[in-house]
Amino acid sequence: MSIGPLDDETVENYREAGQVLRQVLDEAAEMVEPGVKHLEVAEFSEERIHELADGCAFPTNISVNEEASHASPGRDDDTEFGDDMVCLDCGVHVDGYIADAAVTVDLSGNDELVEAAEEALDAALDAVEPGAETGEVGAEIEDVIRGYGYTPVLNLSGHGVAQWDAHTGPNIPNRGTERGVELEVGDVVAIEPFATDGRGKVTEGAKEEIYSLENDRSVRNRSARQVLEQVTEEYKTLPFASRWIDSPRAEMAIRRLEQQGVLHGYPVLKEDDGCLVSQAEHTVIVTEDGCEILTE
Ligand SMILES: [Co+2]
Repeated sequence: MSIGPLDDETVENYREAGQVLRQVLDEAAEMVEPGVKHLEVAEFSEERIHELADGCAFPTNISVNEEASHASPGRDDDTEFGDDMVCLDCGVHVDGYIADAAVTVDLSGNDELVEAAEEALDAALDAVEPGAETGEVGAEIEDVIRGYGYTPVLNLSGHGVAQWDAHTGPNIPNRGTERGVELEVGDVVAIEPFATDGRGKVTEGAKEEIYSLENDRSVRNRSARQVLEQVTEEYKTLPFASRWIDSPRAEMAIRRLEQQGVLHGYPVLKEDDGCLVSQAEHTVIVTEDGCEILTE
């Protein structure tokens, strides 16, 4: 059945992406244990997504402890899980239509921080309906997290998704705000509260493993050109990991393309005070009487 401006086929694609994502995220979460490599979980989840759907909407993000987002293992990364707070954030696409969801696996003994993000997500989902303002949804998130004595990460927010676009409007803040827009039937949004025991601000770290095409223009360097070909063919405008590029000189070529403004890099985002961050996320379609959770 069509929903607002979305036709049947589009809705079905979103639903399929959501179901695959739920399954893969659950399987990946089961693997997270001390001594297991980040890379093993990232590669497992990405391969499963390729088996079950059209592809990844972005590389599996594995953000631990003070990392909030955009962390993904590098090509030969042998980092293992310890007693960490682990946020797993995966994306699936079916014909470019995207589902985005995250869970936190806590190996650090701070379950309440995880609960705070999960309960905030539930409260936000209850508030989603046509005409609801994004700032009101944010207020629900903020209330729940502060009720636990924690702080939402204030400079990260949920976002709309669209075909081949993992990050578009409307923005769903993780705090109450007067500025906002009204949600409409057919909006597809990823809502993602982050909770922290720090002050609630993230900044960019030095590490960078995730990129996307910013500006498709011709480049002269041969290895850079090969990288660009793979990106435009396989990932289009969706984010990709440097380890996905099959070229012996991938890292150098990527750096060159980033300097030229052809690629955009996403540095790892870390909580300013080095405090723990938890995350919960679902993608939903706004319907006449509330929302349909695609990733449940
Ligand atoms: Co996500």
